[in-house]
Amino acid sequence: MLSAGPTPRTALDKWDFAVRGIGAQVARWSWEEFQALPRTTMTTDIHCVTKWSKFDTHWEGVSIDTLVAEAGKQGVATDAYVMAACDGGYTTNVPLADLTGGKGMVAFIYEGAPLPPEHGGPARLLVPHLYFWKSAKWVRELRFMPRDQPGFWESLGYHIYGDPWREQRYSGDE
Ligand SMILES: Nc1nc2c(c(=O)[nH]1)N[C@H]1C(S)=C(S)[C@@H](COP(=O)(O)O)O[C@H]1N2
Ligand SMILES: [Mo]
Repeated sequence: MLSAGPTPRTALDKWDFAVRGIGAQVARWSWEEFQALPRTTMTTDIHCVTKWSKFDTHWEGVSIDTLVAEAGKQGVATDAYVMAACDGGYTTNVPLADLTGGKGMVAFIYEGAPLPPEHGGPARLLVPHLYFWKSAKWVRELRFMPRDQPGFWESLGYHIYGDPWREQRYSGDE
């Protein structure tokens, strides 16, 4: 289980990134504006639910801490849960606390090169401490929600949280 559909290819001049707060507030960045945001790097292992792992991967992008702070400057109020929404319609839910404190980023550079389309380029969510289905490829929007709601795989029976150390694969796993 790698991609639930074909690889979307959005031209960079059509690409933007949105953080949608409670109410109707939205912060939005063009590709150029997004590239100008302060960057962060991560070296991390990643874990797929189908039992593969990849060790010591290198990523660069914008941390969710930075996105939340920048959105806050534009008057966007956050909430406890986030739905990440992607080109192609894929969604996945993550508690905000699992994205902040340096735990999550929107990555656009992988191993020193632009993230290839098949791996989520131009940009993907990276939440390496959760199962990799939470690391939404082709991510375009983070939507804040007061309550946790299932995304694409979560509504098809995958675990609502997805901790690989507790092997939370399916909705019944504790
Ligand atoms: N938009 C989108 N993101 C997605 C998926 C998807 O189907 N669509 N699959 C997820 C799953 S199940 C995995 S294991 C990883 C695979 O990432 P990779 O193709 O870079 O290895 O992407 C995740 N992000
Ligand atoms: Mo996966």
